[in-house]
Amino acid sequence: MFDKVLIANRGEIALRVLRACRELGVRTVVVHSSADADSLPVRLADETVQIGPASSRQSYLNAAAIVEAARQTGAQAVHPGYGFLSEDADFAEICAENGLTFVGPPPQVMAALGDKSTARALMSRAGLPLPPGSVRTLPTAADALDVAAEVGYPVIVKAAAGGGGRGMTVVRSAAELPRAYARTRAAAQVAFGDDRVYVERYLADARHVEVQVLCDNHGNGIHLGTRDCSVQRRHQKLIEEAPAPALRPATLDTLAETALRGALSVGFTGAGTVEFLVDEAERCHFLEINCRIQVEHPVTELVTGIDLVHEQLHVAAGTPLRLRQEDVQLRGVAVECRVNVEDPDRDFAPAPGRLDRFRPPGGPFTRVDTHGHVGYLVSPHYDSLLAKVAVWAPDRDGALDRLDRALGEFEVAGPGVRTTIPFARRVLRDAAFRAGRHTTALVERLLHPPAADAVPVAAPPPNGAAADRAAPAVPDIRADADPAGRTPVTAVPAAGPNAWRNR
Ligand code: MV4
Repeated sequence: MFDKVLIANRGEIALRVLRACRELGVRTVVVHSSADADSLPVRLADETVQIGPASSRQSYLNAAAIVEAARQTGAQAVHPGYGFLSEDADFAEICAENGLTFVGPPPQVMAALGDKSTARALMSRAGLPLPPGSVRTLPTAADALDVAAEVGYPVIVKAAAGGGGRGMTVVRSAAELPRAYARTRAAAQVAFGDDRVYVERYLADARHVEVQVLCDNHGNGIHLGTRDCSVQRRHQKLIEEAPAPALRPATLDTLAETALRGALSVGFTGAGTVEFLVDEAERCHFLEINCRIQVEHPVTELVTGIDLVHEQLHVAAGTPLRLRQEDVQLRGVAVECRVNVEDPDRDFAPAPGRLDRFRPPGGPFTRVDTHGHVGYLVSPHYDSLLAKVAVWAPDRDGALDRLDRALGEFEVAGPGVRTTIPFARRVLRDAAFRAGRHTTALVERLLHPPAADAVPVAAPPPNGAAADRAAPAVPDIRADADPAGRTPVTAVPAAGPNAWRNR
C-alpha cells in the first residue's frame, strides 16, 4: 500500500477518499483552491497544498500544479475522485511520466473508452449488445442519413468525445437530421475540440442501469451488481438505488456478466461502471464505460459491504483482488438521494449561499456523505452537490420509507439557499417509482405533467403502477425496431447478417 496519496478533488468525495486513506494508514495530501481553504477535507488532511484560485480551471483542473504538489509532498499516488481530471487520459499519462500512480485505469484504456464511438466498437467486438447504429463516426450528413434510414427513427446523434449525456441530439425524422447533425458537430467542436459524431437508434422510455466492476492489474475482475439511475434530470442523477429494481434475476445476471466481460476485454483496471439502457422487454443496450468512482457508489457499498475506495487503492497499489466473485453477496436494498443546492422552482438553478442551519439526518442504516457544516459557504464556482443521503433496508419499500424519514430530518437553510430535498421526496411518493417501474422519463413527467385529457383514464395498467408509460413520446420500440424483419439486432453480434450495424 502507498504511504501517501494526493487527493485531487474537493467536497464530499475528497472527504470520502480521505477517510478511506486514513482507515488504511495512508497519509493524505489534499490540494485545494483558495475558495476551499477552510473546507472540511482541508481541515482533516495530513498535509495541504493550495494550488490556485477559486476557478476550477486554475486549480482542480490544473495538472501541472497538482503534479508539482505531489512532488513537493512526496505523494506516491493521485486519487482523482469523480469529475475534474478523473477521466482525463492526458492527466493519467502526465502522472505516469512523473512517477505517480494514477488511481484508475491505464491512460490508453481511458483514452479508448473516453472516445464513445471507439468504446462502442470495442464492446461490440467483445459481444456486448448495443443500440443499433453506427460503430464508426460519420464524416457527412449523408452517412448519418444512411445509418438512420437503416436503424429507423427516432435516432440520437452523439459526439464521440461526449458522454454522460453531453453532446447529444435526438432526431425524430430525416427532415430534421442534416441540421441536427451539423449542430451536434459544431457544439462538439466547441465543447471538446473534437467534432466527430455517430448515430444510434434512440431508445425512449428505457431504464438506466449500470454495473459496478472492479479489476486488478493481473487480469482479474469481479462485478458488484447493478444500480438503477433512471431518476435523472438533464443527465444529473437525483436518486440511485442498488440493485436495479423490478428486473428478472436472469436480466441482472446477464447485465453483470456482460459488463465484466466488456471491461476485462479492454484491459480495464480499477473501479469502473458499465452503463446500459434496459428497454421494456428487458433487452440491454451498452451505452458507455465510466473509468472513475461514481457519485452513487455508496449504494453498492451498502448492499455488498465492500468499501470501493479501499479496493480502488489496493488494486492501484498492485495488490491482486482480495475478493472472488463468490465473496460478493448482495443483501437488501440501498437508495441514495443527492442533495443539491439548487432551486427546483427555478429550473434547478444553483442556489448557493452560507449555511446558517445544517443538521444532517442520522439513525439506523443511514449514511450521509457531505462536506457541509453550519457556517459553510456553498461556492458558486463548483458543482452544487452538498450531500448524499444513502440508506439500507432489507427490502425496497423499507429503504424508500427510511430515505423519506431521513430526508425529513435534514435541515439545510441560509439566505438564498434552496435544496432538491422537497423534489426528491415527491419522487419517493410517485406510484411508478414506488413500484420500481419508472424510466428515465419520470422526472420530466413530474415537472411537466401531461395535459389531463392526454392521459388515458379508462384503462389503468393492471398493476396500477405504469403511469409513466401511459403516453410514450415516441412509438414503442418493440413496434418498429426491426422493420426489415431481421433477427432482433441487440441479441446478435455485429458480424454476419447484421453487419449493417457496423457502418
Ligand atoms: C441514449 C438514450 C437513448 N438511446 N442512447 C444519456 C447519458 C449517456 N450515457 C447516454 N444517454 C442516453 N443515451 C440511445 N441510443 C438516452 C440517453 C438518455 C438517458 C440515459 C440514461 C438516463 C437518463 C437519460 C436521459 C436522457 C437521455
